[in-house]
Amino acid sequence: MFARTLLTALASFTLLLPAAAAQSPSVERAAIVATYPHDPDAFTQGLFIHGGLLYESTGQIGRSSLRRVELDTGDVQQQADIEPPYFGEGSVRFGDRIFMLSWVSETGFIFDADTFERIGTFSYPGEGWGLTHDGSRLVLSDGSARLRYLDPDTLEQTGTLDVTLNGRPVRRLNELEWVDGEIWANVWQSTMIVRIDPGTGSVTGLIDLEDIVPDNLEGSRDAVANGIAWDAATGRIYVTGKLWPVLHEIRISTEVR
Ligand SMILES: [Ca+2]
Repeated sequence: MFARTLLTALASFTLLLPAAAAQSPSVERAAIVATYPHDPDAFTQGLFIHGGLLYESTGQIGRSSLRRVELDTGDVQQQADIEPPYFGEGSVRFGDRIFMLSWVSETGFIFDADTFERIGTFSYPGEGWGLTHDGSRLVLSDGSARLRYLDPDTLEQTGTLDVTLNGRPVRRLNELEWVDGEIWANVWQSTMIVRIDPGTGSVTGLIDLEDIVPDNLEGSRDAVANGIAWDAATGRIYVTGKLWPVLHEIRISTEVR
């Protein structure tokens, strides 16, 4: 639906402004390299890799949690539950701490990355959706087209990044991942990942996950693609979705547009 809107915007831009077409971002497809089990009850809101292990944060009130997961088996090795009324959202590890957002409670949680002990909270205005970091700052999405930068020590906002595709704002930016110098973001209610240049906020490429959405979940309003994890040590990229029974390692394949 929204994917179509994005594509339509892209296509019409290309038709109307052929001179700029060469600079329009390409749309690529994701091909599956490997498939692993994923808890089909996990309403995935955050995903990242550290030390070869997968970390995931999940949403829904009363079912929200932070988990450390064995990639091959999908087994949850460690879990910290988030109590009502919080609705868990994105998460990221920075140093020896894990930060996790909640949706509308304007509250974030800080965990000891090893013990999963909750060692603090922080507050931020508005909604919390996705979280990643660029090596020195946390990057937060809130469902708008504007990403926020937070200082990982003070949790104060230190800047913003407006994300655009062909000059137009890209709203509904959701789960985030720093991938080799780019910020990747799921776009809520679409199968698209946008690749964002952190220097300009421009979308420089799109990856369509349509081919790898589990068959029985296609068209689901809840079970959307959400979750990108880049293993900097291996260069591997993993994606999953809310309530998906699988997690895929992917590679970016042929350009389709
Ligand atoms: Ca991520």
